[in-house]
Amino acid sequence: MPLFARLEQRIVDGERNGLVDDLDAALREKPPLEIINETLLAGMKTVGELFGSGQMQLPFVLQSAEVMKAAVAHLEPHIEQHSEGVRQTKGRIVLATVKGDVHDIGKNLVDIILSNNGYDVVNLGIKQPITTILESADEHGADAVGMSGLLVKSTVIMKENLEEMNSRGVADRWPVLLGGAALTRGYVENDLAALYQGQVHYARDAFEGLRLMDRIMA
Ligand code: B1M
Repeated sequence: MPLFARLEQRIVDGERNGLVDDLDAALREKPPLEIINETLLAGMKTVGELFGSGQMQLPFVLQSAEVMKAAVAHLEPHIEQHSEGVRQTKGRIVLATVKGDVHDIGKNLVDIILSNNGYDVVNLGIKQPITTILESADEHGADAVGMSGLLVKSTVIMKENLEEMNSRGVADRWPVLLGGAALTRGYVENDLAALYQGQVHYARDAFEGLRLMDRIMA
């Protein structure tokens, strides 16, 4: 099987043996972000489809996710840093997967892209209640708050989180960046924007997250 097809299949099969050798070979042909976006994410998409149609059981999804994480971790040091010379931060964001949700591959990609483009990222991890997110944003003097979630339930949690930020009177303090597979642009830009008293933005992927942060900080 050709190299990139094999790498994609490794994600689907959750196969770690030979992963590093294949990644190193891939790095000689393409930049790391291209490998992540074109090859590894295609594998995760197939995993999602197989799981959604009942053809793959959860433990195997977890195995695929672990291989995906290992692959991204191996590629990350090779991603070009876009922050010039003496590192000057473009801004700081507190990032978390919302309460009740364990999905973190997308959030961690957002962390990598923002960190490699001059932002300070405080990554709180998974299943984070809004109280913790806001305490951290306050403690770190964050310029924005980012929430990720992949479950349909998480879209409801995000709405509750924004309502909580309204009622605490901190909406004008922190623009909010939202992302994750269960969200739609319409839901964020119409429904959530109508209720949140500050700025709320939808990012389809990590690169849109970067563009939005650049706009927020401009
Ligand atoms: Co689960 N899972 N999962 N899962 N899982 C989904 C989300 C699901 C759609 C699968 C399916 O049914 N087809 C489904 C949700 C259905 C729903 O809610 N309607 C589902 C389910 C049901 C579950 C469980 C409930 C299963 C169970 O226990 N019976 C359970 C939930 C546990 C919980 O959260 N409490 C569960 C568990 C798991 C694993 C642990 C096995 C594993 C996660 C491992 C991990 O993350 N460490 C897992 C996985 C891997 C998936 C799928 C297959 C792949 C997710 C992924 O990593 N995609 C997923 C299927 C799918 O999404 N179609 C599925 C790759 C990743 C890069 O994409 O995170 O969307 P994503 O990130 C993108 C963008 O969305 C965006 O940028 C990234 C790309 O650049 N983005 C942001 C994301 N966050 C952002 C934040 C931003 C900006 C952009 O700014 C802040």
